Amino acid sequence: MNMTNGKMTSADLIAMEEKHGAHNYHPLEVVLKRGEGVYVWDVEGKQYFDFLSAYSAVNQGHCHPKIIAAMVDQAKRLTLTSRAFYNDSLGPYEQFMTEYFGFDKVLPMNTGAEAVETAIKLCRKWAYEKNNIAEDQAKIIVCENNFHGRTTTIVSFSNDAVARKNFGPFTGGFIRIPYNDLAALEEALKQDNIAGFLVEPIQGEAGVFVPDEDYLMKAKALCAENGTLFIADEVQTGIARTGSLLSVCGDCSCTNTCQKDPKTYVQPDILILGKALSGGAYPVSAVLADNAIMEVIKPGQHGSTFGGNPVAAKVAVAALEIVTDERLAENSRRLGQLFRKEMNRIIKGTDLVNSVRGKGLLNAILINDTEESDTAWNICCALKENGLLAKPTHGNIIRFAPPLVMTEEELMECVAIIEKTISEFKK
Ligand code: IF1
Repeated sequence: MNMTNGKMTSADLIAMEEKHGAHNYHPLEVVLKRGEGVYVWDVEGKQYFDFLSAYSAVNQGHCHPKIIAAMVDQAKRLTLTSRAFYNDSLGPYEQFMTEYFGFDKVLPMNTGAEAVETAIKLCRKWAYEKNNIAEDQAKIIVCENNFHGRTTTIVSFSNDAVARKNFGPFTGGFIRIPYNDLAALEEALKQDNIAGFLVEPIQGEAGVFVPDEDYLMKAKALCAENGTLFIADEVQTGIARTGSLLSVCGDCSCTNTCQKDPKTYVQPDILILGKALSGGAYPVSAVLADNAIMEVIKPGQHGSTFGGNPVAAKVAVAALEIVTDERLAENSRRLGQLFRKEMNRIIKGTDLVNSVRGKGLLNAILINDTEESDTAWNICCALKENGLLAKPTHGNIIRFAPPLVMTEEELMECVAIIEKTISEFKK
């Protein structure tokens, strides 16, 4: 092990993970040691712009002082009671969350996948107990190329062969339709026993696919007409990432707090949150719904050891207060428009990039090469050398998602790095 002045090098640490860790990821070869705001530093001290934000978990910027202070303060006092007992953090957190997002109740969980699983169980139970669907017959409509997590049930309704291979047998009760296709949804809703429609307001992992302007509003209306629950997975698109508090808010005119502008807001029957709900400091997820749905869950029917723990409660309140106080949705919308304008300017001068798409500060560029090529990967390696960290989603698509606290000057520095990298890149 080569130790430079007694410290482990990036190479040492990569070798350590290779030897002792499961190989369930293929990270970019950078070993990070510190993060602050929009910056991260590697073990050798090199500084980078973080243009992935841990897949939209670090919307508030790395190690936001307000979040860290809330976490440390609570961690010194009481970290976990389980739900066997009450504690002095959960009630205030639940009141804060239900008022902040405008729902009657919240069911606190930890990871995004746990929250998606919770939403699936809630939808099914509501269908059997409130919507006269025969037990074990409920079906939930999902979209082609969805990404909702990696549990066995969730990959049961994925069409990603890599995510599914040799993980069967799979959970039944799901129907897959094309994304952004209202006719397909209308047709599927005609089937018997349809309990819910689970959808990402923007398909992140699939490659940042933004649906038609009226897709979500009309999809919700079709669900309402058919007594089917509209379930929005905002784990990646929520918490101001796409230029409004939630992606289902659309291009609202709300400033600061969500006013549920009826002209643009699509109220989910079940809302799923995660990732930036904690600003990336701690696993915090949540499922929100009104009483008519949430009341089907009775004591002992669902939960988790850490769900709604005191540290999670305090961290999430701090993380959401930052979204409001620092007007992150407005910043995301404004800088996203600037970013796409700059990317389109760069695209005009190169044949390496075909297009840019996205909403707010969730964007992606389409590289002019095949899905199977490693061009997107190699561009990300070159971006890394130039001080910006990003990673391809699928094959030839690179996702760009910086923390929402970024300033215009910092964004323009990142644009300059991307422009330099593209202009110098040799396939
Ligand atoms: C990894 C992808 C993104 C999500 C949506 C639920 C979850 C996710 C819309 C589950 C999680 C993460 C998983 C993470 C990488 C990242 C990801 F590349 F995997 F697909 F963002 F696009 N719903 N997405 O995006 O939340 O259980 O992970 O907390 O698995 O490496 P989780």
